[in-house]
Amino acid sequence: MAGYHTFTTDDAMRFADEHSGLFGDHSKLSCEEFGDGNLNLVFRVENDKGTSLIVKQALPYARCVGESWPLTIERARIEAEVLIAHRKLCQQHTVEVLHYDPVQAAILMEDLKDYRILRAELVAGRQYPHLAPQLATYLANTLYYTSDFALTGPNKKQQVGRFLNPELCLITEDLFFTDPYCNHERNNINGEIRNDAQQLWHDEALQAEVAQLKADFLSKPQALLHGDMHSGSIFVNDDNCKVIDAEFGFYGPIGFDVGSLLGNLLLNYLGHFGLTADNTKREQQQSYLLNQIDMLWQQFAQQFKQLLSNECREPALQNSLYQQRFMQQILADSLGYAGCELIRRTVGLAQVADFTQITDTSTRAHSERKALQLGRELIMQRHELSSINQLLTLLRYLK
Ligand code: SR1
Ligand code: MG
Repeated sequence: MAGYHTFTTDDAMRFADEHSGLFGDHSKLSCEEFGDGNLNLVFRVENDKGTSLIVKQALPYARCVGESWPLTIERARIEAEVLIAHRKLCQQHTVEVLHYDPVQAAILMEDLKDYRILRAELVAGRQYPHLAPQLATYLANTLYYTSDFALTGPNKKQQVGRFLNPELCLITEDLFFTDPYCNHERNNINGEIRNDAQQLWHDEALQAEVAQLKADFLSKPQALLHGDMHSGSIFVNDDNCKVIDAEFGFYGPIGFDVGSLLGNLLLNYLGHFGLTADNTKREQQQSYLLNQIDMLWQQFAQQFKQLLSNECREPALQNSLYQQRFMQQILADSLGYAGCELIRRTVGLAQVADFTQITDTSTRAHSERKALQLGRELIMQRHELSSINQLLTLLRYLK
């Protein structure tokens, strides 16, 4: 931490000016801090001609909790390096990092000001047909080309070492896999679903499956994950979407990234029972979401399989029966992690606007109960669900 200090808006302006040729000598700069995420400071630096860049600085603690939750600023290196690595593999859909400063734990990056945060768009009931195909491409490319299918032995191990991210992984290990299944003080439970939440604390069969998913998260370095693929980590506009915020990145199970995204689309689907009163509008939005969920898995699987058949560099892994089993396992993992995401966003610390914007607590409880029920089914049945269609069928039978 030697030399580190928390940026003021003046520091952020100076940093952006020093490390980009974008502003020119006579630019008048202005700056605002607008971060509303859980962890960092985020500044927008803009000149009088409207050119702008983003400065993101890691704080030495979790912003959403305060200094009582210290956190490594090393996460800024992980974020910069994951984004740079992912952008090499999928330029179109990864935000551009222009500079990274290890002392100030600060990243200078492009400003996606023509884009909006996906979560807010989905909550508002807006539809982007290109979302699933583009995110399927992002996931297939970033996950395939950082896996053992593409990287040979020593290089892959070096990469695994470079992206060890113990402190941020521990947050996920706790918030995703532990807290929701016990009476943890960090949990945040709507009083109306307290009984439903309590059932999670005594459900040994469910806890055994969550233990398996957690064990895999701890010990399956399949590919360089984004690590926090929720709809707040995605920017979207009418033509394109771009992924940001990769500070939770590490080498982990492929299904974790795919499942986190599926889980967030499902949260939005369930949220619309409370967010959208008009039946026709709600049905249209939910049918859009189901279609996107279907397309996301189908197109991800199709692109990943194609890469497996055409570009696998490891001879033993070229076996087609093995590759089929591998894809089936990725689907099961993805469904399991999607289930965990549904549960932890409903009763855990880090909740999402898809539910919190439902102001009436009973209406909200209706969506939340469905999320707990669906989450459980996905986790318990993940090995039996052999296609994404079966997930869609499960949704129809939710109480
Ligand atoms: C204390 S961090 C809480 C959550 O925010 C991040 O975006 C991750 O999803 C994490 O679980
Ligand atoms: Mg984030």
